Amino acid sequence: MNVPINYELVKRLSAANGKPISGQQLADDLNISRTAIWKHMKQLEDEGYKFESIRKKGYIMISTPDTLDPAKITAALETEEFGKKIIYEKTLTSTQTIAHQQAQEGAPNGTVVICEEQTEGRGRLMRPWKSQTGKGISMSIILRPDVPPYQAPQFTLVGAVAVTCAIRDVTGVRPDIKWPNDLLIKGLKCTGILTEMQADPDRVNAIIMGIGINVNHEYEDFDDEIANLATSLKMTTGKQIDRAELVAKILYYLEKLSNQYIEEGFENIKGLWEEYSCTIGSRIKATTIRNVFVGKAIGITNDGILQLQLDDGSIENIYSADIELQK
Ligand code: BTX
Repeated sequence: MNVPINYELVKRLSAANGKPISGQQLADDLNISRTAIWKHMKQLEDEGYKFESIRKKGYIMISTPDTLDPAKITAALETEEFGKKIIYEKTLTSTQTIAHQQAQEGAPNGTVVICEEQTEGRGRLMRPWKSQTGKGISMSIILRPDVPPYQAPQFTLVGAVAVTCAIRDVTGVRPDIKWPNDLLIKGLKCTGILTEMQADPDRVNAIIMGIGINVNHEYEDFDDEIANLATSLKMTTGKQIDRAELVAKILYYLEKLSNQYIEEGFENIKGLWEEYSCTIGSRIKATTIRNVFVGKAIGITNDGILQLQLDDGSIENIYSADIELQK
């Protein structure tokens, strides 16, 4: 895949860490003229990048825009495959919908669909997922593991562990995982993960993993419906978070952990999931489509199914439910 010149420029100038790189050096490295370099830098300036030009020494990158520009994400990537193709738009209906279309058209493993604003973001059971323009992360990743469909639900748990590790690395705060797909900080939701699949009866064609994160939201950015159940990384840390850096870190962990799951099985992921979970060991209320169960969550199975010990001592396997932690 040909990497656009703008991506290469941002990558080289951010790796230089404040040291100037000459126009000639950049032109030689990228095999284009100095005039072409200058034109690309102008384009980047229009997108919000700031450069300083030091006479006889070259260019320094002073600051980058607060966007999810693929050039910025790419400059921070540490992956083999994930994030090598990024589809980025300011506004999309839902990154899930676009990623489904892309998957059907053959987009490769690790393709990312990402935007600054979703107009029809959705969660499970078609519930709405709300986002604030330019403040959060709304992205869908296409995974193409060679696994049978029954192994697909575990990828939700792989995703939850990957996003937890990435948030911990970038912000220093480690969220708790609430089975199966929420990440909470002090009991408030900062992330939702929605895993969908395209499959033949015996093989998965694509897993579409949608990740929504409240990153730089302030309290006022949440409407009345979710204000008392949502939080953001900025509200927790008091710091503005670089969203592109966080995306790159999520892709790093997602690639690493999904490969680990495929090659070595679920055991290690299960261990990490249980370690980060606030569900296991807690008394919970699980509302399934047909029933309500109350009991102690004692673990997950190798298939990612939640096991609940009811008050009469019997064990109930929970495949899909809404969970409330009980006091
Ligand atoms: P969920 O069904 O577990 O959560 C949806 C519920 O969460 C809503 O009913 C509402 O109560 C609450 N909620 C809505 N928005 C927020 C928010 N910003 N913060 C906290 N709570 C909220 C969770 O589903 C899965 C969400 C996946 C979202 C991603 S974004 C990228 C991709 N594209 C897309 O359309 N969906 C996914």
